[in-house]
Amino acid sequence: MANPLFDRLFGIHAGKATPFLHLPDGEIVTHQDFLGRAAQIANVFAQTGLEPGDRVAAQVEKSPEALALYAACVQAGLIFLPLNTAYTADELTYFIENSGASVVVCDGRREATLAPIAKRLGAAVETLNGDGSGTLMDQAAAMPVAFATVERKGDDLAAFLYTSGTTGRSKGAMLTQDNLLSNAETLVREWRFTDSDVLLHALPIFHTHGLFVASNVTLAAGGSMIFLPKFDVDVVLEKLPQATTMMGVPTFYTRLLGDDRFTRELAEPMRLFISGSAPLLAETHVQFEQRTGHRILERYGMTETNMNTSNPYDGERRAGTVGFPLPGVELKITDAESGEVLPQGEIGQIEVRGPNVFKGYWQMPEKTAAELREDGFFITGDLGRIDEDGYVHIVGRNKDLIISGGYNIYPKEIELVLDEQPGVLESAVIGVPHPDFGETVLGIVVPVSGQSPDLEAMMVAVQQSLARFKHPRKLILLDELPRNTMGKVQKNILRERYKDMFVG
Ligand code: MLC
Ligand code: AMP
Repeated sequence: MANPLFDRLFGIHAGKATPFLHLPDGEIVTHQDFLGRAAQIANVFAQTGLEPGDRVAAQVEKSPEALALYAACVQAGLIFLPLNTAYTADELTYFIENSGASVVVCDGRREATLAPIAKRLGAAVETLNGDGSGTLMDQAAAMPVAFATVERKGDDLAAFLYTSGTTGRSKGAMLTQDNLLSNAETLVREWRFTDSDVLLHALPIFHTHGLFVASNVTLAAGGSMIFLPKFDVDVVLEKLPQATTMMGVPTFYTRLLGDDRFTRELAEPMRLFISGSAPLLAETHVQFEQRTGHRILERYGMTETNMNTSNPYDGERRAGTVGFPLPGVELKITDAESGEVLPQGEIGQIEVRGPNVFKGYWQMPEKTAAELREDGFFITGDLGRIDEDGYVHIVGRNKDLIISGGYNIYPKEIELVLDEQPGVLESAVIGVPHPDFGETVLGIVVPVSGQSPDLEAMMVAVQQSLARFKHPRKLILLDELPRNTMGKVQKNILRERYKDMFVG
């Protein structure tokens, strides 16, 4: 095949006037329309001189054109780099610089801020607004609706997805064509997706979940998606009767359960509800079944690995577990010190290997070596165990990570900003339970002796440099942080102390 990812996900739909995207206003984008738009965008990039392997950074609202931008990059052999729309200019500067992006596609409202940054870093800027307008589609409109697909091999890079790290510096996870395609094909089979499926898509498309799991699976199966700009409970309830499947983070399911209009009658005709990106509480799983008769299918994945495990489609979907390793994925539980496999049933670090596992972090060989073993096993940073029936349980994390509403937040990034503020000696940022987001961010600040730092000014500083979802929901002053004998901050003690701050 000339370009396996493009051919298998997109090319197979060439010339089909079948629905691909159902938009909120009732408009339908057919496969043919979609591929035409993608080809036009690919032509724009080819004409501006982009070469296979160049990076295209995109911080754009969810729209059919934004998804076509992804397809265009695959078709033109470019590396797609989607970015959270909440990222600030500071955050974007790092991603553009680190990736060496040749083009930055952004919303028109951000152009004035981003243009000088991009110029300094040698990247061109195009705009793409949520309604599909902007310089990118203006140029695309004049282009042919066909494009000679650029040849690629399975091992070639298709996307960079940045993930934050424990040191506060984000790392670009390099995903190959094979990583994405193998996972999509496995999930289509495991979850029984077909061309009659209509997926209710309310996730963002700048992460693995909404972009690769939801969209690639739909494309590989030849189905369609109800393509909503975001999760809005009113719209989701209205559109549910036209859907057969839905994928979401746990917050989607707790919000639906919190609404009386979400009845058994409404949900029962659905074929499948899938959850992932954050732990689904066993109690949510049980309540969902009581309300709807459906058992949510929970699966476990990561940016670096795509999907690793899934509860079974036909067998028992066990609450509080993430099911079994997917076909082709090896999963082992090891001792964090020795790396040895632990006896069955014991808790240890989860390691995975398979065609789904990424190639490494862009230009960070030491970080890659620290997490991706030479034998191909990736150390996920999650802690788990395998029960006597083979179900994988995630019991915690070996990495200092907060997951809020399905978004990952690394405390170090926030601590670095807090520590710089006047009158601050040090800080500790922790995740505490939250009824809507699962976990939320709490910042604990230790003042320099005799000083009383201004917490409001501190929040303003955080707002300037970090995306909204990373902002602490509260800042607390504390005289000193609990430490162990090695001098390490004992965040577990802080998490325990403040666990009821937002619940109960
Ligand atoms: C929005 N806000 C958040 C937030 N999302 N704050 C913390 N955590 C979040 N996840 C901000 C908003 O900007 C707003 O700020 C305030 O919090 C309340 O917003 P809201 O209206 O309640 O939020 P909403 O827009 O409805 O978004 C919540 C959400 C959304 C859960 C629907 O965050 C979402 O779609 N999450 C999905 C994330 C995802 O796709 N993760 C997959 C990663 S891939 P203000 O200023 O108004 O107070 C991965 C691998 C895998 O993990 O396994 O899948
Ligand atoms: P990300 O880096 O955004 O891809 O997030 C990946 C992390 O999300 C994993 O390492 C897990 O910690 C967490 N995660 C994903 N799915 C699940 C799940 N079903 N249950 C618990 N944690 C999950």
